[in-house]
Amino acid sequence: MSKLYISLLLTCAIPHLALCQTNIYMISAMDGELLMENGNTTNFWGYGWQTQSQEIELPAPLLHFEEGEEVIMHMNNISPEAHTIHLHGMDVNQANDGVPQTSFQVMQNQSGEYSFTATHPGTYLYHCHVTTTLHLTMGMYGMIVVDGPDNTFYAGGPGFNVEHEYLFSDLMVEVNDAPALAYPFDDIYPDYFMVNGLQGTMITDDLNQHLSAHIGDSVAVRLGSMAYSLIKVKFPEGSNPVTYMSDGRILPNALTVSELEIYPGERFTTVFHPDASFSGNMEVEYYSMLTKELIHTNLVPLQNMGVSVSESQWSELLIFPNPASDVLHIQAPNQGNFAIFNAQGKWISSHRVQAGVQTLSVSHLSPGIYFISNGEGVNKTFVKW
Ligand SMILES: [Cu+2]
Repeated sequence: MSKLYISLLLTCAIPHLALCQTNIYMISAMDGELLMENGNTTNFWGYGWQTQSQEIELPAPLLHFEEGEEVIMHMNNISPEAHTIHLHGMDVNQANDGVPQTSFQVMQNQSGEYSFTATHPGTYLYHCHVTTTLHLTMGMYGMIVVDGPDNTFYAGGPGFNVEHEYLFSDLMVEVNDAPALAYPFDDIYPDYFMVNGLQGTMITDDLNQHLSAHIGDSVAVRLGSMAYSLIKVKFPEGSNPVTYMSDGRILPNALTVSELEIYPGERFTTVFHPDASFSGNMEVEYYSMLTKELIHTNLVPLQNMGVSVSESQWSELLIFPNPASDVLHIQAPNQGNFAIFNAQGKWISSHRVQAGVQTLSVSHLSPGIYFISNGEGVNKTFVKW
């Protein structure tokens, strides 16, 4: 999904200034045709960019905004029914929240505008809130990312140099084949299970969906669920995941768990620190919300790209003294992120440095050989004694 990133800074060169405003133009429509893994197609409704082709996507386009950006989302509803955009989890006022009873609906063949400021960096969702169960299962949802400054999750927070987004969802083929008026939540029994709109071999065959990273990268992994199922994500071996945020807010204590349960509408923001054992798949399990039975598993393959050998601007990075006993001084030409690995390639810790000399305590490390990687091919070796 990260390859589908589309810059939305259409009218705003300096998004942190209150003067600028970003306008984005979208459509809602009900004429989507979803190709499924078995080669059949079913119907979907959704959102897309306002372009000549007027095509909708499942999931809807991934939206990136910058923290503090003022956004106006224009929605042109070219379908025969009313729709809204509910900005799920975002701090918008009631008038722009997209819940029909408390804000407004965009009627058929009309346009509407949602105005808001992206106040809090994090991972969010958007979806239609008209006859919600039906319009959700029909496919009217997407992910929103509010970026923190300089490739961090939030000011002063963890940084990353690679980013992947995964939106989990499902549908009941019988409903999408012949959508009727409305369903209670517990009348939907999903039987088609998706990661970024794809199931099974469609994911494993699509390199864009693979979780590709070098050893030493800091990989932002943004997870969100629009499924009717309970999702359980099992992180791959050697990924050393640290989960910093949930539902668009910073967790009081970062989680170092190897699996996460994601209920409908929830989001998590995690960093992987791939080490030499980074391999296999990220497993995505779908459980019935009613019986807690495991119904389906999708696999997101890893693309272990090894240790990058290209040189970068960090070639001027200096570390001293070497060998080190208590502290290591790091002289960096610019700010950035790096991680420490042991001789076996096992991730030890990640750090953010500013330009200039800074001191890092290494007294807790066992004697041995370590290397520092910035994820872009700079690997400096040091000895701890
Ligand atoms: Cu709708």
